[in-house]
Amino acid sequence: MEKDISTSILSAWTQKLQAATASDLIIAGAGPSGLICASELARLGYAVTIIEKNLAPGGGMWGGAMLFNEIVIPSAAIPILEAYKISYKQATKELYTVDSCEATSALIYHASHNGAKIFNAVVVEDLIITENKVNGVVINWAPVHERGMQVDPLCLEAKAVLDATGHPCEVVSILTAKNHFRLTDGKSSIEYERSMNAKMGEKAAVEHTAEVFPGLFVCGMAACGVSGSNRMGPIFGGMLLSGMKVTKLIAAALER
Ligand code: 48H
Repeated sequence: MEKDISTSILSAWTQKLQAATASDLIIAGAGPSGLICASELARLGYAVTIIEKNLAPGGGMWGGAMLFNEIVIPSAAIPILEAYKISYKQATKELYTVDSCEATSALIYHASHNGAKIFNAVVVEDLIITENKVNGVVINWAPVHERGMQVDPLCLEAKAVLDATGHPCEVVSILTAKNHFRLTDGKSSIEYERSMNAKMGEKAAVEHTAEVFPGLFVCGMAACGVSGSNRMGPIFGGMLLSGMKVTKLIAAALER
């Protein structure tokens, strides 16, 4: 029995990882923006792999504001909550509150249930770049990476890669800092996010969701970081809408 439990897990997990060596899309980071994109593209039938460095996917949405586990959603993003069957309460004319545990677990569930493969406790530590295009990611176990153990990685190929790593914009950072590539808009380095301005930050997260280098897309808080836009605090409309926008951009790119 014990042997069967172990071999069942090993075989199922190995099949999952083998399939992930050639995905349509690899998403670095399982925060709200990345999870929305994963759910939507997986639902359309694309092969989506998510690499998340923490044990629990969900990113910065679990904690609400200063651990008060409620988040705020503006009216523009209410249709997304309805599509994902997430409950909400009206707080002001324009703003709604949502239990952050319900919202985060729903996003994880939909991504996984729609067919996206999530690898948690795994980190994207580098990119595969060939012929001036991002063609996949280099991964390692997060604890191995954090402890600085000298262990060589595995590589996963993909037609597109999405930086959904939030505040640190880790993947675009690797592209610019390590390879000195210029981004599509001509910038040679990322700007990192600016101080709090909820309205501007919410708008910027969607506006700067883009393909920033051939094969490399950015969404959510990472889009604010790359473009030097404001942070917005515990309001998550921009994250959800950015996930929706990048879904359309990537789907169009995959059909090119
Ligand atoms: C694998 C990685 C790596 C890596 C990081 O921060 P997130 O929740 O991302 P978004 O952009 O979907 O949402 C941002 C939101 O949560 C937030 O922080 C807001 C709205 N802040 C406003 C403010 O003013 O502070 O999730 C990113 C995820 C996390 O789970 C990381 O662990 C993960 O990416 N991650 N995973 N490889 N190299 N780097």
